[in-house]
Amino acid sequence: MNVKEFIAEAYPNLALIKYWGKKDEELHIPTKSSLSIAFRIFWTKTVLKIYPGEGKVEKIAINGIPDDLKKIQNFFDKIKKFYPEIKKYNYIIESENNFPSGAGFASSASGYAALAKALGKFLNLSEREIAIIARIGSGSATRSVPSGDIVVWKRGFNSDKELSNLEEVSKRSYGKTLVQKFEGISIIATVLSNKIKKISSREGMKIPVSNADGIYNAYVKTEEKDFKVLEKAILKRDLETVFDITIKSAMRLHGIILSYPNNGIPVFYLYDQSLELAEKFIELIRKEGVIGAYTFDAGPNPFFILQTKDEEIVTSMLKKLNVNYYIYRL
Ligand code: 2P0
Repeated sequence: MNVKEFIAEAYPNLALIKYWGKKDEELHIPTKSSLSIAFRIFWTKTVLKIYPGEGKVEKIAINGIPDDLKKIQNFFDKIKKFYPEIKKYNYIIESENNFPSGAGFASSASGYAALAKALGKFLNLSEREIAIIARIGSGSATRSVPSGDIVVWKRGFNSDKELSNLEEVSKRSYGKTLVQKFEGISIIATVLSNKIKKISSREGMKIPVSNADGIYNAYVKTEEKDFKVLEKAILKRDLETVFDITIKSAMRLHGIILSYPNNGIPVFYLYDQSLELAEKFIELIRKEGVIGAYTFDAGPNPFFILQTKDEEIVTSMLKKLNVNYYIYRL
């Protein structure tokens, strides 16, 4: 059998302005722009094996364990429409993650980004096309394709224009590097809880969108404004503004999540401990006269972002509190 192999790797990313909601469920076109910082201590490496066939994924394994074949076949079926070449082969996907199990880190962004990059090698695609493919796998994977430290994923259409040409809009909504190197910054990822979340991000973000009223619309509008301010602040390396907007975007995300119960049932990802630790962090850095931000994803673990020179102030507190953490230095 004539088997060809394409190998690629990708890393997770941490959003400073969050993605929460889709304008289009099929192609994962976001309702708002988002911006992330690279988080390269964890990685996914993917080997894509191809041989003549009819567009079928025959096997997928992550760290040697078979994964959801139906989900990945669905992804291949979606991208076939854009790249018919895919129909001529069958596929075996072998992925490896170095993520600590149970530490609450999502591997879907790096997973789909690595797979999209491997497909990009096979199909000879540009970074932009690869980011579009990754996005069709998982929205946040868009931001794990470009190589830069700071990546933006624009929503790809103006708020005053309706979605008229899906393909055009889809192609305009891709991730790109804003800043290649953003040195001197540390990200501390804490591990407070490794409980599996009750509701996935994919399901969770459908709730405000399908019930969108004034609150969600105001959220999108406010965040879009702050996205522009954040872009400028990053380019000027105005860290005070960067940290201020990072905190606001994280808390707005969780405010929005709480604002839309799921058929009466509260939806939430944060625990008392999550907010208490964020509060302690702010009290500590204020006392020490340094600047920084906390953020949360769709989970209970706070991430702290600050200048590497100030890192120890926070790590000594975490040690005292017996909180485990991982550090990535940009
Ligand atoms: C983000 N999250 O910007 C936000 C903040 C979680 C909280 O992107 O349905 O797994 O695959 O597009 O990418 C997680 O959402 O959702 C996410 P899909 P995804 O990082």
